[in-house]
This record gives sequence, structure tokens and C-alpha cells, in this order.
Amino acid sequence: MFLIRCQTVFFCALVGALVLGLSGCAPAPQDSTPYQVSNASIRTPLPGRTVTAGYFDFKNNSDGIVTIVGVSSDIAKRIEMHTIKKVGEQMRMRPLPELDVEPGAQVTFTSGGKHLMLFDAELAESPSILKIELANGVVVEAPFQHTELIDAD
Ligand SMILES: [Cu+2]
Repeated sequence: MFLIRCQTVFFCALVGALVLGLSGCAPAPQDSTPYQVSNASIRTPLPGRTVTAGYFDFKNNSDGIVTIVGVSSDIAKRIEMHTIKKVGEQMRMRPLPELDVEPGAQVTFTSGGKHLMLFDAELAESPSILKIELANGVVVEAPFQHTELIDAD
């Protein structure tokens, strides 16, 4: 008896999910993208320099925790994620091998906080693409903006 009731409940839930899915009650379009990258930008390297910084926002719209394990782009030989930690009185950059993003959370890579360091960077004329690699094998691609270094940085 108990088993039968369980099966019935399960079946109803399944039908309910199908009906909801077909009737347009699914999550809003912006939430259907599991991982969103926005505001991706890199600093135009100073003349004669090939090391520069990059920034982006990453939003996890999925139901599960996701881990960013790497970042790459055609315009740089190597890209590292860095974080800033206070050591004594000084702020020091430290490599950040990976970063967990909770369901529904957004992480921001920005000037003065977590950021990307690009090594052997060479800007292309056409828009370049930032590739954010996740532990689950997904690679999220986002176009970069190039921004000039400003005094405030
Ligand atoms: Cu750095």
C-alpha cells in the first residue's frame, strides 16, 4: 500500500513537471543559461609590456555548486586567477587555483580584488574570447572588452 502511494506521488510529480515545462511555466529565459559571464574586460597592456589584468563577473544560475578551474584565451599564452590577501600591512597577490561558486551566487573579478593575470598577452584586432573552464567540463565563452588603464587603478 505504502509503495503504491509512493509510486503515485512520484508519477504525479513527473507529470506535473512535464506539464509545467510544456505550458511555459519554466524558469525565465535569463535563468535558463546555467552560467553567465558578463563585464569581461582586459586592460590594454602598457607599451612594451605583455602582462596585464583582466576582469569578469560570473553568475551560477544552476542548482549545484560549480568550480572555476581555469581561464584561457587566444590572446595570452597563460592566464592565472589571482586573489589579494593582506600579509602584514601589505596587500599581496596570490594565485587562486580554483574558485567555488554557490548556486545562485555571483563572483566578481575586479580591480583591487580577485582578478586575472594575463601573461604574454597580445591584443588582436578582432574581439577576443575569454574561456572560463569549469570542473564539470563546461567551458563558458565570453567576448572581452579592451579598456585603457586609468589613474584610479
Ligand atoms: Cu595578479
